Order: sequence, then C-alpha cells, then structure tokens
Amino acid sequence: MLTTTKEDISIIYEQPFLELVSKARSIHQQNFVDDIELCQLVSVKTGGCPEDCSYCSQSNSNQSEIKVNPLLPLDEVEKVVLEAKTKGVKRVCMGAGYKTPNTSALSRVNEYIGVIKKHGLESCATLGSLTMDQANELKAAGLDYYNHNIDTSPEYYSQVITTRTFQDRVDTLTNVGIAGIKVCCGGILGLGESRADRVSFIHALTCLPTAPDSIPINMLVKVPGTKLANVEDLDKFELVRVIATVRILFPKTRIRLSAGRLELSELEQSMCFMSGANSIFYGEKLLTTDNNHQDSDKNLISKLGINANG
Ligand code: SAM
Ligand code: DTB
Ligand code: SF4
Repeated sequence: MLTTTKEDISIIYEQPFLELVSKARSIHQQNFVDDIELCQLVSVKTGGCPEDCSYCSQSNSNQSEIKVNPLLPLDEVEKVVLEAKTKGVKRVCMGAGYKTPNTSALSRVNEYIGVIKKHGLESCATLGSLTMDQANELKAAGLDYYNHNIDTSPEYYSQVITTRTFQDRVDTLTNVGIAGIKVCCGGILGLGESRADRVSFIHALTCLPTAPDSIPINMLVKVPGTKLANVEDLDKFELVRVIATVRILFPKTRIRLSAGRLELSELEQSMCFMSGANSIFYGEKLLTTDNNHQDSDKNLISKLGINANG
C-alpha cells in the first residue's frame, strides 16, 4: 500500500470546506448505505484511575466529583445488555478506569463478554493497556472489539498525559491486532491542539500496526475539576474537517461521532453524518457524563430519513 504523508493529509484537510465535505460524501456513498450504528456504553468500573489524562473525570490527578464504582455485578451488566437489545443497539462497549486490568478484573470482564454474546450482541471493551497474554485471554472469551485511543498527535501527547507514552498505546494496539480482536481507535478534539496536531493525529491513525475497524472521534467534554475544564472551545468546522478527512482515508471504516454530541446542534451533527460519521453512542449516559436523550436521537435519525444499526 502507498503511504500517505502528513503533507498529503494536510492537502486533503485544508481544501475548501465544501469541496472536502463533498469528496468525503461521495466516498461514503461508494462504500456505505446511509445508516447509523448504535452502540451502548456501560461504565463497568468508574473512577480511581492512576493515569493522569488531563481531560478525564476518572483520573486520580483531577478533582472531578464523580461517583466511584468498583466492578459491577454481572446481573447489572446483563440488565444493561437486555435494555440495549430492546432498543435496537448492535454493540455494548464496556469502559473501565484502569491503567491495565488485574487478573480478577479480567476474569470478571470475561464473564460480561459471555453475557453480551449470550444475548447476541457484539462486545467491545476499553480497559487500558494490555499485554499479549491479556489480549489473547479476551479474544478467547469472545471479545469482538477493543477500544484504545491514541487521543491526539504523537507531538502533543505529552502535554495531555504524562503517565504513559504514545508508543505504549501503539504497543497495546499491536497486541490487540495480533490476538485477532478488531481494533477501535480514535481520539479527542478540542484539547487545545493545533490544526497541525489534528493532521498528525490522522496520520498516526493511518500508521497503526492494525488498521482500525472503528474510529471514535470524541469532542472534549469539559468536566469541572479536570485540567482542561476551561480550555478554549473547538471550532466545529475543524470537527467536520477531521471526520471528512478520516472518511477519505478510511473509506470502509465506521466513524463514531462519540463524546461531545450534547454540544452539537442537530444540524451540526448532520454535517458530521454528511461528512462520513455513521455510528453513535445511544443512551443518556456516556461513562461519567451525559449524552443526548434517546428520543431526540430517534427523532434526528428519522428527520435524516436513514436506518439505525447498519
Ligand atoms: N481507561 C481506559 C483508557 O483510557 O484507555 C478506557 C476508558 S477512557 C475513559 C476511554 C476514552 O474516552 C479515552 O481514551 C478518551 O478518548 C475518551 N474520553 C475520556 N474522557 C473524555 C472527555 N472528557 N471528553 C471526551 N472524550 C473523553
Ligand atoms: C471513546 O472513544 N469514547 C467513549 C468510549 N471510547 C469509551 C468514552 C467517552 C467518555 C466521555 C466522558 C465521560 O463520560 O466520562
Ligand atoms: Fe484512566 Fe482512561 Fe480516564 Fe485516562 S482516560 S484517566 S486511562 S479512565
């Protein structure tokens, strides 16, 4: 495969806005029917995380007021799975505030995976870094996707997180890919990064050891008590530019318009769908923050005249 340089990506990214959106839309139409994939998030272990991610409410280094929760009992996860199934969700994504899961946490997650699969849904987990053995164990338990974000450009990374390196993230993604679990990897916009960082972030996505099957694009949710609570707002044209550029470079990959939708109007979200986003988190809660109301999402999907759940 030909490699795409940062310069190539920046030419795509910086073209006139309407041309960029139009190009992305045309590539989208060649590769997808218009639909939206619905994913359900569940925070299986909340808070008390030793990493210092400056955007995150769950970090011990931040002063956010959140409800800390140890690993959920199996029946609580099953309740979420059953509700998700009733509302037409395709995948359940389990999030946990770990640097890396210990042995007993991993065994419990394996049981959660069993429950999700028993009810015929796809499973995804995001638990922090994984060794090869841990990744193999999750694969054996039936895990379909592992979410592990690179978050931002390699150059900006140390401004946002100091307790791990960009390369640590890539190493886990290598293990996930070798284990045969589908890779879900994206990032966050609005961390105070520059446009060059956004281009470099997209470039880093194209260089991952295993091509991602799913790319979440989060817009920072500014949680009080975190270091980034008062960072400047992202220009939403940049969000659309990122989605469109990712669509052009990853024609067949699902792009999830993830955290931050509450700050987007229906028309702003529609621009994101127009530019290639075709997946959302569905349900009123993300991990520790609020998400759009289900009824308003249903309403928007119906206004767009598309089907949910590709
Ligand atoms: N602890 C695990 C890890 O970091 O890999 C998994 C959970 S973590 C909350 C998953 C992802 O959520 C992060 O990589 C980040 O991209 C996203 N995230 C966390 N806090 C966010 C926020 N305030 N706004 C937007 N995205 C956020
Ligand atoms: C991802 O990229 N976004 C999700 C999921 N992966 C785990 C998490 C969003 C978290 C938003 C902030 C919160 O609710 O704490
Ligand atoms: Fe911990 Fe993940 Fe939050 Fe970072 S993003 S503090 S690793 S829960």
